[in-house]
Amino acid sequence: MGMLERRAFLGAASLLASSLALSGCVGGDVEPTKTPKTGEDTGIQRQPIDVLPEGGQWMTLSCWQSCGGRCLNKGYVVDGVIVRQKTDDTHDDSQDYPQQRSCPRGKTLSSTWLGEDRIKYPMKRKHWQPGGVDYHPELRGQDEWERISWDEAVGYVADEVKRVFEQFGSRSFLGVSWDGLPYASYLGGSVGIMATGSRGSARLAPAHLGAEHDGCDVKRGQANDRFDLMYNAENVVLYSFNPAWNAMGSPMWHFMKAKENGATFTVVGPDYNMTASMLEADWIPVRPGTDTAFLLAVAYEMLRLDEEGGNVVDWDFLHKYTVGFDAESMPANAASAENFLGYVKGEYDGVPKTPEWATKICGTPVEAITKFATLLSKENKVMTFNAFGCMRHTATENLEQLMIAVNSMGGHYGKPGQCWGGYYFDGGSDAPCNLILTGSSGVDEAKEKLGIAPKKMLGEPCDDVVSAAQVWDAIFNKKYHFTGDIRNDAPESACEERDLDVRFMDFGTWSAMRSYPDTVKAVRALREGGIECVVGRGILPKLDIQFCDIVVPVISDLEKEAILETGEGGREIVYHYDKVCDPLYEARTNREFESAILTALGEDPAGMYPLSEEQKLYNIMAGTTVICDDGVTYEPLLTITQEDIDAMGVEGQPQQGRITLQEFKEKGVYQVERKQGDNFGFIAYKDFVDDPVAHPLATDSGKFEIYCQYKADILNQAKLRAGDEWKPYPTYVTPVEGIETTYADFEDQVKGDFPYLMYNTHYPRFGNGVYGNTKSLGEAFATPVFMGEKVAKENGIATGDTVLVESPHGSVLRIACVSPTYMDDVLALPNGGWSQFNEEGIDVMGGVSTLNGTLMQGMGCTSFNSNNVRVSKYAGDPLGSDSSRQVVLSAE
Ligand SMILES: Nc1nc2c(c(=O)[nH]1)N[C@H]1C(S)=C(S)[C@@H](COP(=O)(O)OP(=O)(O)OC[C@H]3O[C@@H](n4cnc5c(=O)[nH]c(N)nc54)[C@H](O)[C@@H]3O)O[C@H]1N2
Ligand SMILES: Nc1nc2c(c(=O)[nH]1)N[C@H]1C(S)=C(S)[C@@H](COP(=O)(O)OP(=O)(O)OC[C@H]3O[C@@H](n4cnc5c(=O)[nH]c(N)nc54)[C@H](O)[C@@H]3O)O[C@H]1N2
Ligand SMILES: [Mo]
Repeated sequence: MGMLERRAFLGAASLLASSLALSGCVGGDVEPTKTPKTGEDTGIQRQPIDVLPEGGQWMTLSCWQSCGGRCLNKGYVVDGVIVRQKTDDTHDDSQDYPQQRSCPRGKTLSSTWLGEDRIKYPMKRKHWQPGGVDYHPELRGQDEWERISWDEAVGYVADEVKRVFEQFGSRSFLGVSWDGLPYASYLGGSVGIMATGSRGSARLAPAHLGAEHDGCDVKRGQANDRFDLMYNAENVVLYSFNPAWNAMGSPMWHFMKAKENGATFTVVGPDYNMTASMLEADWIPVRPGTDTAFLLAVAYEMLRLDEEGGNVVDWDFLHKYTVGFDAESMPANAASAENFLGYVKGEYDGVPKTPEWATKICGTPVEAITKFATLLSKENKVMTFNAFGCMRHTATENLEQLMIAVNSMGGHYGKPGQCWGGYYFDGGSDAPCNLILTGSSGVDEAKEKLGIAPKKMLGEPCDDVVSAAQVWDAIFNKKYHFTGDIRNDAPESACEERDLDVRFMDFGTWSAMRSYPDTVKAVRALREGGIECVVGRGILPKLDIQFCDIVVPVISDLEKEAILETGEGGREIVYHYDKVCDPLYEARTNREFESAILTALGEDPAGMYPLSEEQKLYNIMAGTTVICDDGVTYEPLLTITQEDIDAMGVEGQPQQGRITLQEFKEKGVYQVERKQGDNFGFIAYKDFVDDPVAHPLATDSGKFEIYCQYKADILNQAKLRAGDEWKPYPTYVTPVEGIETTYADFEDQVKGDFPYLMYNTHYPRFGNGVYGNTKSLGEAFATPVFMGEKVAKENGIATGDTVLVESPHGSVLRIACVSPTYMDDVLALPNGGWSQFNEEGIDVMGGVSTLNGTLMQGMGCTSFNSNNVRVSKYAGDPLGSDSSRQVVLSAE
């Protein structure tokens, strides 16, 4: 593919346009303004784009906001202001050694992070008073703000922390954060949250199933290297997978290359998505949340076809590399003689899992199920990639294991052009063996050396952890169902109903009101749940911040120097990010905030932060290694001189590496140059398949566990929903909300009050919640609700109509986009809008979690894609542009 073609498809705007043009959904939600020519009288002084103002320099902008793109984004900065942007021009672009080009969202970094909607100074909610008596929670989200000083803010928080810890203990302290709340655990612990997040039910016991290998994270390392895709793929399955929208940068280009080299594509899911359209894929339609039924029928058909003609099921693979498929291959620890084969044939429940059985649930035509089973035959070379939209559902806890079972039936593991793996984003391939490994920050060692223990514990540590699926309900009802963090380990305490009495809440860095299900319940929990103090650190006025009592302004990533660490990016790249400007307004770092709280409480923050930020950064950079040509050994990446060390003001030894620190900083990137036949490729599970004895999996049996006693035990003891029975092998479990509940009578197929299924699509206008307040993106991209033609027809809806979408849990307004690319009875709502509720309680910004319920089942997987909805033409005023509803919080 030539340069021009690559450019054409890399523009997300053009991606959007290409498949939705037919349905008339193209363009933003406001009239595009005419671009003024230089010299035209617009009142704005513009300079020709190719002339750079004097006195500036190109800097590398941190661009990793919640999308997986990890692209190189450069800003021309004059006096701390980004006046131009460009992307990767550090080397010539080629398929093997691609530039890391950024997308339209990346082009808004300046207005997103350094714009007028920044939180500028600490604020207190006017009617909140400390002490837990006069705090008027009912006014959260609608009160006025008072500007306060940093000292006042820290004082309020420290006093409230102390009061709550002393009066109620650590069980009354709820911390919401990616990485826990350092100060809370330092002071004696807090109630934690267990979120299944991106990967949904695939988070369940991956090591026990065999879904983790080679020290890889869940599913990472199950997919082969991008070179294998480009040059060896024959049949590629895109399973719940849409990199054209969800993986900016190069990943789509590699799929296009595979197509050029003759691969054919099949997409499995509820819509014929953008990726499918670009790759001219075959479509196997499957309703949201029904993949377990679909794949059980696929297994049934593979067995039938094998019995009829042979050569479909790879029995040798099943018996050598898996346990629990049939009576011949039961694991030693099996508590029953039941196995997967018997279940599929209906021997235990009298229901053979035929295509006719499945189609009622998954909506896939019987012939399409047979077609997919034929494709997976051991005779074919098949490479399947899946993302996790199909697993962000309730009752999908058997899906990961079922994918392993079905792919093992075809023997598609450990060979070129064959795999079934996840998460093909993050800069291309996603194997665990990163070609660049960043060093350790040295914080843990320093803590140990320093030996400063907390002087006093304010509370007894607790083992409470609430799943994100139930957190708002738990606060509101003051009780929850304890399961521990069952993602990886069985809890030490019994799973049980527990009381919960949250008095203090710190929103940390997550955006919980948006990214956990049930925003409507979140609002009620914060207003009626008895929380006496809610604290937030805000860059932007996201929903959580709007519901706080005390807000402090924190810096964005553009206001600090940093490096992209291993695990945060792709395997071929490492970035150095510049500090573009000093902290804006009164913004400080999270570290400064937490240190100030500890100091106010009489603790020494050095115990928590033993190293300076500069020293940490230096340690990470100095310890960074890069792979050598042999593909095995690693050598230091950076040459660092004594002058460099002195300039950073850190302790260290000069060292010799591949490039100088100065070059790394100037370019902002180091990328391993790849070419065909290099030693950096990766075939997932190859060592295991080559020699299963020498390289067993981390499971109890050392093999893939199609019968996994651990999985069944852990789900059955969690008992989140009475009546569910979890078997050691994958079975169909009816979801608490899913296709069945769209019917008043499922048996007789009589539709109910909420007759449609809706899922949330990750979408080019957003990177989760990050760009929700960015005006220019709101203008460039419409954020409609997508729906199939049948839904539109049944409700008299046309593209462009303002529609009301209601679920049993909440309602939103959106503009409809009707498209034949969605299955009958299916709607999709883009994920990322910041909820805003009007007087009627309708969310006019279309926040996804407004329609999610508190649904508890299985491991407590969040129910993002399990919405039952109805839709109607809205009788009120048309919705108008989202960008007219930008939020700015101020005390003035
Ligand atoms: N532009 C952009 N890119 C992003 C993000 C973003 O917000 N914006 N977010 C990033 C993050 S954090 C993540 S986790 C990933 C998410 O990446 P994905 O999980 O891939 O994203 P989704 O859009 O949720 O789902 C992808 C496709 O799965 C299909 N699908 C949905 N539900 C089901 C189902 O039940 N069964 C089947 N078989 N198919 C289904 C649909 O065709 C959908 O288009 O994207 C990352 N990239
Ligand atoms: N209903 C529904 N819910 C979903 C999903 C869905 O599809 N539907 N998708 C789920 C998925 S896949 C994911 S990954 C999660 C993502 O959920 P979250 O991780 O909560 O993502 P964001 O909403 O983007 O919120 C991150 C916030 O952190 C802030 N932030 C970023 N960097 C920093 C920093 O350095 N310091 C501080 N203080 N703040 C920072 C940003 O301003 C932003 O407001 O959402 C999940 N929630
Ligand atoms: Mo995610």
